Amino acid sequence: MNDTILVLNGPNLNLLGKRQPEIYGHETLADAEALCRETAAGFGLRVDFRQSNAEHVLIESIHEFRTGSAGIVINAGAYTHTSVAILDALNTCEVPVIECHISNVHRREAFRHHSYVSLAATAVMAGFGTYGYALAIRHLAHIKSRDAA
Ligand code: CA2
Repeated sequence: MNDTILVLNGPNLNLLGKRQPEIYGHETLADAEALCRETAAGFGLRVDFRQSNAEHVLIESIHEFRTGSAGIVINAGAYTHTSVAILDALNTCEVPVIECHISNVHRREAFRHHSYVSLAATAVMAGFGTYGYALAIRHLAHIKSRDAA
C-alpha cells in the first residue's frame, strides 16, 4: 500500500476524449490511466486508478487511501466546486493530496475559480491536460523519497 498512489476521477470524466476536445483534449481516461501507470512505474510506484460519478463512492476511495498510501491525486470534476463532503474526507488524509484539473479552471467561468478541494490539497495542477496527472505523480514520488531520506 505504501507504494501505491490513488488517482481518483470524479463525475463525467469517463467521457474524456469523447466530448468537448477543445477544452479537455483528445486523450481518453484510459490514455490518462496508461500515462499514470507508466509514470509511477518509473519511480517504482503503483497506481490504483478509479473513476466514479457518485460522491459517496469517491469519499469511500479517499477513506481507503487516507493513511498508508503514497498519496492521492484527485480530479473531483464538478464536485471540486461544490462538495464540502469531499473536503471533509480529504481533511482526514495523512498522505499528500494533489488536486489535478485537465483544463485551466482559472480562465473559465467564475464558478470554477473556487475549489473546496484546494483547502485540503498539498499542491494544485490546472491546465496541463492529462500530463498534469503525470506531473502530480512525479511530485508524490519526490515527496516520498524526500521523506524517506
Ligand atoms: O478541468 C478539469 O479537469 C475539471 O475538473 C473537469 C470537470 C469540471 O467540472 C471542472 O470544473 C474542471 C468536468 C469533467 C467533465 O469531463 C468531461 C470530459 C470530456 C467531455 C465531457 C466532460
